[in-house]
Amino acid sequence: MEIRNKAALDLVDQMIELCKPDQVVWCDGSEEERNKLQDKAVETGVLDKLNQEKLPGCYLHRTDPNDVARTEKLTFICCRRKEDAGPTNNWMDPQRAYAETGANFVDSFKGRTMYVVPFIMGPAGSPFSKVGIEITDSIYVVLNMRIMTRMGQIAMDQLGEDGEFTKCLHCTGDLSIEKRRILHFPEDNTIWSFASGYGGNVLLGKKCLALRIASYLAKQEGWMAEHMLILGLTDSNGEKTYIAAAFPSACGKTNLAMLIPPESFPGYKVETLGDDIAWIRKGADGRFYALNPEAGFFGVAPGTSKKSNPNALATTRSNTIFTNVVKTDDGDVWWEGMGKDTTPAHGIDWLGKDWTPASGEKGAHPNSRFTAPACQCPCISPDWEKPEGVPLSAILFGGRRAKLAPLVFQSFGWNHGTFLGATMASETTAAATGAVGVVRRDPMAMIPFCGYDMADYFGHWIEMAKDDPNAPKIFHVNWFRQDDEGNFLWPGFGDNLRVLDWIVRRCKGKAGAKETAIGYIPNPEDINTDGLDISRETLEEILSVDKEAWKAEIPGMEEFFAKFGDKLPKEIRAEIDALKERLGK
Ligand code: GTP
Ligand code: SPV
Ligand code: MN
Repeated sequence: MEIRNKAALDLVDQMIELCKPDQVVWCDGSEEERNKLQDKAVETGVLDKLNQEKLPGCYLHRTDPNDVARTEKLTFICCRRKEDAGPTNNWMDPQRAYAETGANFVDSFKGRTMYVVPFIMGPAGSPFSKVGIEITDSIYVVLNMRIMTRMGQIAMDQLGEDGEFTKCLHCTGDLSIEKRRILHFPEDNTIWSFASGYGGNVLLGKKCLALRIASYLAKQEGWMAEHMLILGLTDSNGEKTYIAAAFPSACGKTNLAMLIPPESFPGYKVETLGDDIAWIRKGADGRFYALNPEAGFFGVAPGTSKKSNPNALATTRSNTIFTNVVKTDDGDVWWEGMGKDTTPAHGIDWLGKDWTPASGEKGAHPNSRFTAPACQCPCISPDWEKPEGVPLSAILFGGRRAKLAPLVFQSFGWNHGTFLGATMASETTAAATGAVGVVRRDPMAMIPFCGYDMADYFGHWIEMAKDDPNAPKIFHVNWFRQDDEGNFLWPGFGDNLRVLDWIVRRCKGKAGAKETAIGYIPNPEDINTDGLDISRETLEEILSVDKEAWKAEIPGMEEFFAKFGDKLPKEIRAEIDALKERLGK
């Protein structure tokens, strides 16, 4: 491998000194290297080979039972001044973080191989792209990074002699929760991860670099790093509209990005550009261009079925690493919600134990995942690797709200849209450790991922589109409204196209709406319900605004904003005052 970057060589030397590996391997990203690592992973029990006739190139991995999701409590922003991390982040003094976790890294690679993984977030040569180098003791990490990023020699070539890169260090350690730390040093462009082997904690290009570090860089450099899918929607006239959407973890980004239109929408097509992260910049024409910095999908397995998301299922039939799903007796995979008639009579569950459906236990962990190359997705957009990204017409915010939030509404403008993002709330999911189903404020779906003070982040949003006629229109959606028995009121999935269709027509000034206290809401007849079995009553219910219930939301919003004190942008304060005014005293 050709390595010309002196800083990269120096970093590896320093880390060898600290961690004392038995050997060091620079990963070039070749097919040969992949085969070698896969074989070694199978030999050492890290990966289980699946049925290669049914699932060529597919493997299964099981994490430690105490290491199945992101650990937000153990995730820190380590900047010099506590106030720069803001009230929603865990903060640790960088000196203390380096000293404490540095002590754990001492000799931590003894008896192990140090893999050096250069990677690019974004396509090679794109002005959006950023390079990172992850040093890890885990073959699972190397093989996942190979799917999720542009990895190997290609990244060293992009780096050249003096390019800058994010320094990422990971050690699996003993997986003890006491020592587990996910540390971000934005001022040093550095990430340290210790004692975890779970995706979001260890695939350091993803949430750690592409959101936490990138959001910090984006604020300084005048762009945006967001927890958003990107899709292209072609309508029956052949016109294409690009949309980005921010939903919290396990709230439907992958599903929306790969949506298949209902049969009653002939000529409509959704193409996927990204399912989790969008980097957004203003182009020379003043429009907002979005690019997916990842090269693969690290998607939620449970609930993925032929019915709900056939595109995701098809993407994962080769060259995919499954984590914490069921292995069936013929070497295939299974998870809850894979659909009717798919349940095996017997399998090995995510804990590695014999499992039958009669056991009453879940076979796959609720946060079990697949890592699959984006290029294998049947509906991948031909534009997904465009170095300049794609121009956005709309940005959607949404979450899981059993009550209150209507199916869809449009903001009055950019500042009001930013306010909708800033007041997002959603029920927690299995994507992070902790209670599930509790409503929490999750602005822009970034509460676990913003690398600096969120008050400044809101200010950055406002700043990005000041008086800008080219700014995308902002909408709020909620696929998760429930009746009193807990049944979903909206069919969701493919039928979400009906909402996207209204959004696209709104962007073109061609769809009706009524003005309400919270924004523009479609009248029931503005949503195309051809071929949909939904009662007028239900539709009216999910398109209604309960003023009293919205008034009752205000104290929660105020309480959340109070955390930011004087730093909260005056534009956000003005929006909450305007909302109160519209709702009436
Ligand atoms: P992360 O990868 O954690 O960021 O998640 P994500 O936002 O990509 O979520 P994903 O699309 O994987 O969906 C998570 C869960 O929500 C799955 O179990 C889906 O079946 C479910 N889901 C997605 N879309 C809908 C919908 O429109 N309606 C309902 N009821 N459930 C949905
Ligand atoms: C999420 O939790 O939002 C994910 C999975 O996309 S992870 O990479 O673990 O963050
Ligand atoms: Mn995510």
